[in-house]
Amino acid sequence: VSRGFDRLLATQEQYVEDFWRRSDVVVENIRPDRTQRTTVEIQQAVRFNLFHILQASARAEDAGVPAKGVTGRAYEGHYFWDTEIYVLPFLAYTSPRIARNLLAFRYSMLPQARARAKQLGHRGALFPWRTISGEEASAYYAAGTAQYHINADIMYALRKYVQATGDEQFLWECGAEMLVETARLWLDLGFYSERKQGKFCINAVTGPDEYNTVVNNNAYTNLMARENLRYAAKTVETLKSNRPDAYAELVETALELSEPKAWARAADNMYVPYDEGLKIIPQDDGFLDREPWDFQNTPSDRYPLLLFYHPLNIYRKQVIKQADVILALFLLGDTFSPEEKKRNFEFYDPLTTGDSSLSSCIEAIVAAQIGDTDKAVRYGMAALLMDLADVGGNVKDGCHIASMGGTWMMLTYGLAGMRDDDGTLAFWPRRAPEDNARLRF
Ligand code: IFM
Repeated sequence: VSRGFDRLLATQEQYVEDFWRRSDVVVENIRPDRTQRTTVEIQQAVRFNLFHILQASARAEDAGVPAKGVTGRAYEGHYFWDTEIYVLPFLAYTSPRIARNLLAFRYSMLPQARARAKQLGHRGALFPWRTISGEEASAYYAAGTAQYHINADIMYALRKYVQATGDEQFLWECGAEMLVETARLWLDLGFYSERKQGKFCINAVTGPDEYNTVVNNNAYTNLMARENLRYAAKTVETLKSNRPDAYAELVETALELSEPKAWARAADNMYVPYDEGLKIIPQDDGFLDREPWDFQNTPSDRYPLLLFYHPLNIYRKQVIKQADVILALFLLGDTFSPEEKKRNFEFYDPLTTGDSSLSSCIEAIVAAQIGDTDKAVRYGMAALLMDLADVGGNVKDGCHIASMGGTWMMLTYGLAGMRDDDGTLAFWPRRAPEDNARLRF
């Protein structure tokens, strides 16, 4: 028995050592007056976050990464977009086999996603907002199923994975089919609106921000759907010229020859709201018309708002739960100029309550990218300490795995200025929080 234990211990040690060799982020010379924490504390918190992603994902074989990982029962172990948008980038760069497993798991749920689309009267496939086995498990459609962006999020993660690893085999074998079905869904969901100069509009959806639900033309959704449609059209084109065998298979099973052109046309004509006066992207068609939330008279113990106000009181006000346009600024970084990023960030940041733990890591990244170091550090520390310092007051229900993945992104994409737009790795560091602070990853 003891030899068995020794052997297990040795394999485990090797496994974990290997994880740190691939995945560690080392911080040096952090000025404690800025962060109120020593370098040692910050290093410990970084590793705490990464370790929990390891725990949550190491055996993700025919399973996803639950919102709470393996640390708590909140959300009943369900998988959300947290996996693809917040955790998968870290895995794609450090544990690509696991990233592939997660995408393969989504692929295995394609039959249920097709059935769900059909149930809602759509063509293509609609991945569930929250699930265990592929079926939609949301109890409340407005902050659940209406988050159609899940489709585009998964396809965004697919592209990130393929670009980071070069695993085109996976793209041909599984990705292409998911791309076809998700692009079909978008084309079916949207329409060319005469009232919007013939642009392709998508109505009655909920974006990432769950305080503005069932809205028309949520900018995040439209921008991400555009990427999804373009990637689908491009992949099918490439398949046609490079892999005629796989292309023939796709055509045989489902693809109509006219479809990729229709997807590209919808993408090229996608409506993206823009306000000429404020020179910002309105979060959705109605966002700027809503009555401002009375932040001044909202006591600090009335947050998160969703626990104290009826959803209807929240939905009709200009108040944001979590990064929405700001998330698009980060994910689609090369779509926006630095000035656009700054203007939009400065408009949306004060309206964002951060009532979701998925917000601060993203706000930290965009703040770092526009050179607002104070905010980058403030939001970055909130993400880093989300669970160790119980920032949201609910760690008893489990750790926030999305924020943990977001912490890795905050360090790499945010503070270290990493960019991988279109798969090209580059670094545009702005100002480090202090001159001799260092990050190694
Ligand atoms: O997926 C998130 C959602 O964006 C906000 N509420 C919690 C979910 C699970 O973490």
